[in-house]
Amino acid sequence: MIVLQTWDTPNGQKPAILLEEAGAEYRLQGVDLGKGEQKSDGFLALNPNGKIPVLTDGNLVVFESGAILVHLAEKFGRFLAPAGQARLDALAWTYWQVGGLGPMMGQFGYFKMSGTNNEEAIERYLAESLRLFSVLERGLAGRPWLAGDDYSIADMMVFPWMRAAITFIAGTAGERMPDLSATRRWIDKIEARPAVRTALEKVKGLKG
Ligand SMILES: N[C@@H](CCC(=O)N[C@@H](CS)C(=O)NCC(=O)O)C(=O)O
Repeated sequence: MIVLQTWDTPNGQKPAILLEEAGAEYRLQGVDLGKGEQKSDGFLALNPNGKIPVLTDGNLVVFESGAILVHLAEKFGRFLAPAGQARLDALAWTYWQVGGLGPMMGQFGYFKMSGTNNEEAIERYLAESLRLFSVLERGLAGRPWLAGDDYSIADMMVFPWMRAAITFIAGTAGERMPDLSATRRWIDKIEARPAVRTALEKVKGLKG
């Protein structure tokens, strides 16, 4: 039995999207970040990093959303090419998201909401987020999906962050927002997928 421990955040939505796309049988278990449940002893035994998401699959345990999506893609034999350029591109965008887009947007959000008015930090993380948006726009130019012709784990990794970015960062960035026309078309295409809509609804439902 697959159990996904998660919460309604961009990182927490990714594995649910893959599970729904694959038509998998799984159980969702909410980890209330507001109550600090991700720091409980039971949760830390599964993920020493104390962050959602975590997936258990029988007696296997995997944390870090990128590792979870690779595990599920390989288990179901879908959404990650077995070899070649498409596989490398899917993995490269996956690492790009966990190492770049997520942390930069996360730090921007932290300083923007912290009330400390640290203008240098806000500008630093805003500028880097906007640069990464342009990188993504270039990556999507002339190709339907991030890894080429096929929808893959890379799209599932980046989509929840960009969906949030468009509304959250645009307010501060104003006219500095780069052209994101290919990105916006790609977001709309993913958002229209029934499995994605179901996954987002189910994860949202964890908050009650
Ligand atoms: N690189 C990790 C990031 C996970 C992460 O940052 N999770 C956040 C929610 S989006 C979290 O659990 N935050 C609570 C905390 O840091 O205590 C992944 O991709 O799984």
